[in-house]
Amino acid sequence: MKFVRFLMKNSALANVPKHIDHFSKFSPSPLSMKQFLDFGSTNACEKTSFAFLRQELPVRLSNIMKEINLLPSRLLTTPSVQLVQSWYIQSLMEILEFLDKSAEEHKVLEDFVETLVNIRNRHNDVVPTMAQGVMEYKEAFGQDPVTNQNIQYFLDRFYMSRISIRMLINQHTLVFDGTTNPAHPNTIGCIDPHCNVAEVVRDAFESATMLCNQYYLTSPDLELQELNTNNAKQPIHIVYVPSHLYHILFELFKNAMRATIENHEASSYLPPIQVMVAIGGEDLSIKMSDRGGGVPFRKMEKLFSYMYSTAPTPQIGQHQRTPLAGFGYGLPISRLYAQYFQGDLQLYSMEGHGTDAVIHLKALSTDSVEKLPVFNMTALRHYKMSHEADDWCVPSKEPLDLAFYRVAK
Ligand code: W6P
Repeated sequence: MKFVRFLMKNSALANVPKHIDHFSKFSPSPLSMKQFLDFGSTNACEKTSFAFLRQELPVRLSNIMKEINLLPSRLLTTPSVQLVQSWYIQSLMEILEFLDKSAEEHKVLEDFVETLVNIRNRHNDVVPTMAQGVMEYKEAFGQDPVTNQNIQYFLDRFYMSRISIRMLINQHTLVFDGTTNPAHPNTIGCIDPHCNVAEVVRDAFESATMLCNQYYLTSPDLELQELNTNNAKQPIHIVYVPSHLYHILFELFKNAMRATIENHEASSYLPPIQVMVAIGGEDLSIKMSDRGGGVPFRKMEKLFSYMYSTAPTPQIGQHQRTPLAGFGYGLPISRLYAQYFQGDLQLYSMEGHGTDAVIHLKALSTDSVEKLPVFNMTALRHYKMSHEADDWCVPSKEPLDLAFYRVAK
């Protein structure tokens, strides 16, 4: 019996490349906020959601698995990336099991939810595990601009895919577990149709303040201003995923607080962190300004780089960096959360003064549609691109040897 199971398991494994080829031929279907809310509305149908997900999840998984397979073998063969890849294969196989099952059977729907919860847990540590892979690569082969660019391209797409898959899983498991969240009775899954932006700003500020006080024994204040051009004096709200917004703001506050404190060590005054929330006909923007001395322009891109911001994790007994340190994947992943529903996150810094971080979100739920990577010829070209010499000169730091140009007399 054990042997039969072993054989079955391996034939399933052997067929995985065929399934990936099949499902990666479909483009992922981006959902709008409205479609997410419809799945969670009163006439929500678990059978419909089940039927959608057993097709869409394999499509999204297979699209990104195609790209994993195109990674340079020096990265693909690291133990960390191999482990992540095995999780994707396992999860794909588990969902495929449901393709020939009936949506009419209660037990099938129940098993499906359980499978999704298992998959979500299996993939919990994908981000630190991939970071480990990047570190292993860096230690073995060093870092250069071309590799940095390639890793950036892949990880942005890979993490965006992951955010979207977890969103689908969260919505299905939360909406169809039959209970409402007592703390947030009006949310539909993890979407709040009336997400109060200033409230999330204050929540994120409070959490960052606690961390900051723990390590620096002080923290800057918050000055929060709302500008509702649509409806003055009304609090600003949008249809959004509060946990995503919180994640972004918490990360930005940690950076702003650390910069503020480290830039004012000599004085007893800490300038407050100013946040402006503004909404217009199209955009909802949140600007966070610190007076933390800023970052030189040359280093701005590095703040979002997976390769340059992957620091070795401190070993036990080693001097512990403060958790407010800007290292890790906080900023690039925060930007992906902002971009996921067609927004963005941008940093503007003035060295010597401070930094503005601006989150742009869509004000209208009709504009909030998932932004998803698709595996196609364009993506393939990115991975197959041969890197030729740059078409801009490299500035030389050596003084020009004018003797070379001297005309013979
Ligand atoms: C800084 C660096 C930074 C990154 C992100 C947000 C705010 C800040 N402030 O100095």
